[in-house]
Amino acid sequence: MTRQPRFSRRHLLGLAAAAGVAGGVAACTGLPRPGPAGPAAGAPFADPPERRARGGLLTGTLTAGTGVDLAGVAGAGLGYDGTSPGPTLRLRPGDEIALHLHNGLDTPTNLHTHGLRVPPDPGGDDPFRTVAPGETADYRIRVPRDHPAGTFWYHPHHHGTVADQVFAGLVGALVVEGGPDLGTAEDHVLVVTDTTLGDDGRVAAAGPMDRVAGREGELVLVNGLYRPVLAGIPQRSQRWRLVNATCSRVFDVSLDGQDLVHVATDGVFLPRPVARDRVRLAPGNRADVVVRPPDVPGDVDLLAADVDRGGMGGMGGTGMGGTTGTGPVVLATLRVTGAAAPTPPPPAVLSAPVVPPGPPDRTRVLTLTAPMGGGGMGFGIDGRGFDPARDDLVVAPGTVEEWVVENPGTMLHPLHLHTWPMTVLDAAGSDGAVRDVVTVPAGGRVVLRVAFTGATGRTVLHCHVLDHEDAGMMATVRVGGAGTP
Ligand SMILES: [Cu+2]
Repeated sequence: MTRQPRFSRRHLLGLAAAAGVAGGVAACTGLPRPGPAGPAAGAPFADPPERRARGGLLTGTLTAGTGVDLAGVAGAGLGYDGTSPGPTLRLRPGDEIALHLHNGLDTPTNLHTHGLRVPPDPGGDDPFRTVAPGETADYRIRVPRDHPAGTFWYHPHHHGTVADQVFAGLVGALVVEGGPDLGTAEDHVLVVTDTTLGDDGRVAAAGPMDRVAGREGELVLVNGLYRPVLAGIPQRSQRWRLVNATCSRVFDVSLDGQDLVHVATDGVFLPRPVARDRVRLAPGNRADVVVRPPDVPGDVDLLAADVDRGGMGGMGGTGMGGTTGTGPVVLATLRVTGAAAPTPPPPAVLSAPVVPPGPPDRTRVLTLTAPMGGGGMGFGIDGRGFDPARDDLVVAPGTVEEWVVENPGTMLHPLHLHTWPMTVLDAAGSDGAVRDVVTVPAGGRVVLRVAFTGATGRTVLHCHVLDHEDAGMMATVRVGGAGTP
């Protein structure tokens, strides 16, 4: 599996000192600013703090607040409990989240447990809820006993403020523990966010064009750090839980010169480990990979190469960040030192093969609607902008639906459905994985199957380019309740 490096290895010590912060930031309208308000590269990698369920309960207050450090800049952004990302919530299948969400922001918020197969009940994973500034709201979310063990995350989902809050750092990882023993000696969470800091050392506001294209930040961060350095020992493997918590960015993650061993997507184990030279992550997606540091001590960069998301015909530039697919940027550096300490490889079989649910009880065509460059349309689904009071999709509990999702526009859109996982039938690049975010290419379509089992209730599906969601590319889905077929 050892191959020649595709890029030369970097030595970040010199790079950080010589280049300050200017290197490696691509596709931006301005470079990160040096000086007192500038980001600091090369800090030691650190996992986010953790909050762990005790006796089956994960309880206490979770505070969304301002004045949180980002990229080494004091007080630049938003976070939970004073950090960005917030604490990693760790629990096991069957446990219950009983958190009090305190809104210390000056805008409304709420809490979404992305990817958890939990009912969208009021008081639970309810995307329609408003937690006003200053208010504290009780959440109770029970994770089913048969829930997959894997990597999930949480973030605000209050329609209209989601992109601003996530772009400022208001995200956190959520780990459901368990699953096969991967033979790894270390287990790390790598939450990837992006942001842009203004001259005042605070997160920059998005302009109108950023909101159309989907904002991308000048700085791509891992656990709130700009290009952190992660320690490794030769042949001593590590599990990395990668979370794409950016607002808009689609990127291919690679480890300079060696394969990543991909073991899980969106919190679900693949049937077997797959060595890949890159793993693609749209906003909201997660990938769990096993990394085996090489025999030779040195630095190995973890890279993210932007995927071109397309743009608006005839509307020129894309504003903040752009979507031009330049890069790659350095996410982090693995610094390998010491004598080899080999660990065993992951098991050959991780889970049962994925069998799409079916046959479908019902087939629907959904059309992602976006501005088409001069046309009068806004963002929506099936030509309608989001209306929380309207039932868009009404589904009979326990049935299987097949969705043909059409994207006639010029930008790709990553589609996220809450609560119920999707299986992709025919998309190019599909690895047979179950996903909770599926990328629908510009001018293309995907075919999905969804089994509406395990939970009932009313929730949403939406584009996970969060500016598009805030602009109305979201629809309601009601499973069960009055009038259900
Ligand atoms: Cu979109």
